[in-house]
Amino acid sequence: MTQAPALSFILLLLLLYVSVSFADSSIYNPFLDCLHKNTDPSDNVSHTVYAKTNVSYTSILENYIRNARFNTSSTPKPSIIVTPLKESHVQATVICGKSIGVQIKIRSGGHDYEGSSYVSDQPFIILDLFNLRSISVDIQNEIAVVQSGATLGELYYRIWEKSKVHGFPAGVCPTVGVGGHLSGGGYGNMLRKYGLSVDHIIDATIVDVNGRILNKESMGEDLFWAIKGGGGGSFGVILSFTLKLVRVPEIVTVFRVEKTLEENATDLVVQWQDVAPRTDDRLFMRLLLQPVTSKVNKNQKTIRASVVTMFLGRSEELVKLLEKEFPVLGLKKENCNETSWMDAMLWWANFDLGTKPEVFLDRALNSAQFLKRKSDYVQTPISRDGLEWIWKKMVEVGKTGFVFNPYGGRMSEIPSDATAFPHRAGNLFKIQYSVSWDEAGSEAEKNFVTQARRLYSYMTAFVSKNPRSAFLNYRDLDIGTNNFGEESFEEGEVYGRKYFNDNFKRLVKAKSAVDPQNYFRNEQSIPVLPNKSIRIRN
Ligand SMILES: Cc1cc2nc3c(=O)[nH]c(=O)nc-3n(C[C@H](O)[C@H](O)[C@H](O)COP(=O)(O)OP(=O)(O)OC[C@H]3O[C@@H](n4cnc5c(N)ncnc54)[C@H](O)[C@@H]3O)c2cc1C
Ligand SMILES: *[C@@H]1O[C@H](CO)[C@@H](O)[C@H](O)[C@H]1NC(C)=O
Ligand SMILES: *[C@@H]1O[C@H](CO)[C@@H](O)[C@H](O)[C@H]1NC(C)=O
Ligand SMILES: *[C@@H]1O[C@H](CO)[C@@H](O)[C@H](O)[C@H]1NC(C)=O
Ligand SMILES: *[C@@H]1O[C@H](CO)[C@@H](O)[C@H](O)[C@H]1NC(C)=O
Ligand SMILES: *[C@@H]1O[C@H](CO)[C@@H](O)[C@H](O)[C@H]1NC(C)=O
Ligand SMILES: CC(=O)N[C@H]1CO[C@H](CO)[C@@H](O)[C@@H]1O
Repeated sequence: MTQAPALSFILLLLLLYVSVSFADSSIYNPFLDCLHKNTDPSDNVSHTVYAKTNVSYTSILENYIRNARFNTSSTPKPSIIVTPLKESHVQATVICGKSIGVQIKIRSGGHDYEGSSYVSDQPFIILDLFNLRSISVDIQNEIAVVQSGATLGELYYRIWEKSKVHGFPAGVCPTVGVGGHLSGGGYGNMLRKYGLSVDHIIDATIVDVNGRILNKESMGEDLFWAIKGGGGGSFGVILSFTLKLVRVPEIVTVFRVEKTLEENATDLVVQWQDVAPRTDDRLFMRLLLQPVTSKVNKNQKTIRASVVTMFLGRSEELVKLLEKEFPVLGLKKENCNETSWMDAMLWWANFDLGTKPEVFLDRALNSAQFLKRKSDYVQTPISRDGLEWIWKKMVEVGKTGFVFNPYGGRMSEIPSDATAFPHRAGNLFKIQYSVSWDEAGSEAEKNFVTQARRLYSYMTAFVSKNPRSAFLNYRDLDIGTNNFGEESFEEGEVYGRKYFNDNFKRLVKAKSAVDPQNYFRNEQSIPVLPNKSIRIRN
């Protein structure tokens, strides 16, 4: 390089640096001024705001990054991170973000698979809710009020402190945040007995685009319906949910049984498809399918099928039931562990039985693997031939595994339009495509993401069609995005129909009523009605 181009290159870098910092301070100063005007002076609201230049900015940002793919130097970073201590801080953040025309990204637990709570391709502010995590449990009335920034582990722990015979039907991973999980549908190992988390939400509070706090009464039926499965991020900032707790027996049973293809795993999967979605509601048998090295021939790959179970009852009854319904499994009493509901939740979260429940209070800050997830719904059983073909494709593709989550039971009884979550009767099971890796870098990322996409394409013939449905909480930008443009309705309809089927229409109605200017938006938010129809409505 000659000196002149080198110099101009340095100047260019400098210019870039100055303009980036300028962009950030041109957001920071007016935003902070506005926050001061909209909060009580004694609040010290500026203490909740982290500028890019603050020494703690990076750790605050990284604490709730849960997918290492979005933790690189080229990942777009927020201009500011706001960490409200009070609900009034959230109100002010919405008012001020809107008034300076900068997008806010709402983060509760940060588990979004595509990083949608902390990444954007436009200048943005993160509204990080980790300080708003109070939980109050009222056992007499079987109710809990939980703020969005709480984790599922904290919720389970606070229930367990007060009662050994109550629980809540939600996810398995204890660090998942209440805000994203519940608004996105939320399911776990009591799905077949109690349905989804959203089926037990009896009230909620949300900050709307005008900075008002609304509850079930004041937000209206459409919006209350929408935030039960339609995702929070399109409508406002959910502050809290009021939940109806469910009863759990004092003793439940868990087991894990594994078989490879050499051990007749195919027979097992054939029978599982028949039994798991139809058996006793108290029984949830998750099926994991993974390519592994064969024990018989070390140069060969096989598929390992693992049945991981929660039964809301005793082992004797379970063994009898499965001897009859699922003989291929060959379940024996020795395979089962009888334990409390809390211990079962710990075991499901990969802790050994007997681990102290306090581990559910550990937020495991700033730790993440590289992940890609996708989802599908299966409505007719996959034939033996189909399965055998799929095993070949899994081995060919490499590392991507499946998690089959059986539906049926309570899920089939709740109408598909009772909440915004539509995937109810008629679905045998949901598939999660799952690949995780530890190697940094774009080459590894490309390899693993491509694998998952290939497997997804191989599965086309076996899964739901028109639309090919997907689960919002397993966010997957491959199924369509909008580009934040004005004319995003048609783009929004593509992923919207997949996530919400026929409920999409009512979601658009709720969105258009509560946020007609589309301030609350992300790559897969609910679009507003095109301008034409808004004019007609006015
Ligand atoms: C390890 C792991 C295990 C998982 N296990 C399960 C499981 O067992 N069952 C299941 O159903 N799902 C599971 N998920 C998926 C999980 O439920 C979703 O990713 C969920 O959205 C995470 O919620 P969050 O608050 O942690 O996420 P965030 O990333 O904080 O938020 C997710 C989305 O919701 C929006 N949002 C968050 N908080 C609010 C709020 N207060 N108001 C409005 N919008 C908000 C965000 O902007 C973002 O768009 C799992 C995910 C991971 C990474
Ligand atoms: C606000 O900040 C001032 C000055 O730093 C301090 O004296 C005061 O105690 C703070 N108030 C609160 C509520 O934190
Ligand atoms: C960083 O920001 C926090 C939150 O506003 C503040 O308390 C802290 O003093 C800031 N640190 C520095 C070095 O400015
Ligand atoms: C697999 O099935 C075959 C045929 O039913 C049977 O003979 C064999 O014992 C089974 N193998 C195992 C490991 O269960
Ligand atoms: C993010 O990357 C930094 C190194 O750049 C690392 O220290 C940190 O642990 C990572 N955090 C997550 C959540 O991946
Ligand atoms: C929709 O309305 C907004 C202003 O309300 C305007 O900026 C935009 O251009 C309109 N878009 C279309 C497609 O008409
Ligand atoms: C039947 C039974 O009790 N199985 C296991 C339950 O869990 C404990 C602790 O992990 C094991 O030691 C038992 O073998």
